[in-house]
Amino acid sequence: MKFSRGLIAASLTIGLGAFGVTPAWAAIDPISADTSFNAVGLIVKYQDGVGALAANGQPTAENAAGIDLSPGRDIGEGWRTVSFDNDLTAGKATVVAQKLAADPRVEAVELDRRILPASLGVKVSAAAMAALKPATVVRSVKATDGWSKTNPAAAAVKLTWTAPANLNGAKVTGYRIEANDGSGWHFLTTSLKTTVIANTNLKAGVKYGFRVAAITKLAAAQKIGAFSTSVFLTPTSIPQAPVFNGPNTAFGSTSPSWASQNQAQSGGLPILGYTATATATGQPSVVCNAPANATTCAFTGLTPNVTYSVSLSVRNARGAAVSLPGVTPLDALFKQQWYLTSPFGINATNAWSKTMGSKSVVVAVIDSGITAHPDLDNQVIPGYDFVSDVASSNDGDGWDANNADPGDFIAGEASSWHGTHVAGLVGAQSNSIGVTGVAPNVKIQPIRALGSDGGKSSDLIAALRWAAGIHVAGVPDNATPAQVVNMSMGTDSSTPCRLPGQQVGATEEALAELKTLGVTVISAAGNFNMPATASYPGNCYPTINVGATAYSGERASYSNYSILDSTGQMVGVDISAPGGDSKFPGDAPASTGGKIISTLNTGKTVPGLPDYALEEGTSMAAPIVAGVVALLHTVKPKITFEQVWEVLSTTATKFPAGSVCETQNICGSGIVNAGAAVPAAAALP
Ligand SMILES: [Ca+2]
Ligand SMILES: [Ca+2]
Ligand SMILES: [Ca+2]
Repeated sequence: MKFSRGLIAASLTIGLGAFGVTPAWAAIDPISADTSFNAVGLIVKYQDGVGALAANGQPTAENAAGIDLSPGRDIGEGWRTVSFDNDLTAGKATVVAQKLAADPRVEAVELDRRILPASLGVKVSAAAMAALKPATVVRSVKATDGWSKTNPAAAAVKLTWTAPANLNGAKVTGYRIEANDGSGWHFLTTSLKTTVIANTNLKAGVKYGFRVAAITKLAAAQKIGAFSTSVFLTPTSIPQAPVFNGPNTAFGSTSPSWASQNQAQSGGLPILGYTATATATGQPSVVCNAPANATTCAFTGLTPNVTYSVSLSVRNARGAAVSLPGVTPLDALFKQQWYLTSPFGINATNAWSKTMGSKSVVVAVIDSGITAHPDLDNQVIPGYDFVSDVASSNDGDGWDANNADPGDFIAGEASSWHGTHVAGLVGAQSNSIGVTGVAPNVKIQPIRALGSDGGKSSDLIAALRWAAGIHVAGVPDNATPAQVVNMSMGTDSSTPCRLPGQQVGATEEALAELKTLGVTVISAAGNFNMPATASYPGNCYPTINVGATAYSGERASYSNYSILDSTGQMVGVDISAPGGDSKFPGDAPASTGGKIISTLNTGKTVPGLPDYALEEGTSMAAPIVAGVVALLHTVKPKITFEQVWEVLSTTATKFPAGSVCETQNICGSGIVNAGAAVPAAAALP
């Protein structure tokens, strides 16, 4: 029997690692007051010499406590899982755990919790497919260049068409528009009317085919009709921002050089020329012009012994584009990745002028697994699958070496491909396609611990140990241990990391081992607009627990937050990073709706085709920080957990004046600033 998922509203006062706190639920009837189901069992540490099961006839610690438990697996350092017959509410599980903890044969007990991915991915109900005949073909499709002065950098197409002649008794609910750049048909956009201007996911200078189909609906059934014949167009725009050659050449050079632009980069139009401008405080600007075919120019008249900043402008008939500071990647969706460069983004381009990461740095992504994707395939190294619950695993078995994400669909709910989105934020390849990760030159190690029904603490603990190269019983050791681990997950109900009264906890002990090994663990603070101290595993020490901000730099409306602990400290969220907020998109590019774009998959159940999609959540904020930490490990390979925290917290961007993050101090030290953190780490002794 499963209870429906719900949020415990009980007000708990549990600080990080607090001792002797009485849980609020001890005073209430756990069955009637607690409607969550977030414990699948317990994780028990026995005293030395005590086995998990007693010999014949001997009462075990479990049955002495009146619990019918079955022995589970060894997850390291004497901790062993024991499972309940059914999931229990946090309140009931805690009562059971405390009974067991009182047995002298038991050293410590922790709840084996149900953990969920910490993104707000909308699960789509599968529509009942009644007998509906699709509409006939859409007619008279025409394509023209949809370029507009108000959005000059966007390649756009304007499409018009005539509705199908026969709807087969159904109503048109919209039109599906697809584009083909030579690699196959891909979804472009939908439209309610018979005309649309599409200006996202298109590249200037690329010849596209476009086709349109009517979507019709009858009762609950919905069908996509026949596609129109293809029409072709090569959209144009202003050029992409030009890119200087080599690392950090945007600064201090008297003869800057740059990469020539191809047809797509030049906006699909001939380049008319370049202008480089050198500026310095208190000095007149110096300009050099270069013709369309040049890739360098020389400044004359610079003042000696002055450091100039150099920017480069390139123009075509549509207009001009100026280089961004530092390194600017050429990935097609880079302009949608506002969180990398916006005023309250992470200042990634200035970090990249120092490093985009090293292939010797490994970031373990403990999540739902991974799918094949052209922006990830070259980035990923082997991981493992620690989803022990066969029903939840969707791959037919428990722990196994294949970390592929088979889809976390359950009846009526689509697969989330959560691990694929998170992995792309850390390290999607910087190439000409799709997105770029924060640390595109590091390696990603996907480790599976979340299945269709979430994950379990015990699997997470095993995954943490394995990620760091620690031996886990029954599993081949990790040949390429990680320096950084990301956990984008949390509980949807209040659960302290360590059970009140316990001197040690299974999760904290594993995290402490990782810290000793120099591994930095990043966690998501959770998305329930509640104290982050209540969301496991982000409330465990030591991790860097990340809250989410909106485009504006304000706390994302869903993000968990810090609260005052008994010693007068604000605890819960350590630091923030953009996680997006679709309720408050601010000045984020309209095509993003204020959310965070990354790699995904089109499959509704099992994997389909590689894709890109927008998500929001502390699940997105955490891997952005994990990517920054991977850059710190690149410039300072022996950096410690404390040094990482020192660098991130002292270089963070201040929250906007007047925001609740600033006035109430509930979002941690600031917003992670990669461009400031990387040089600070490089300068460490
Ligand atoms: Ca499996
Ligand atoms: Ca598997
Ligand atoms: Ca890319």
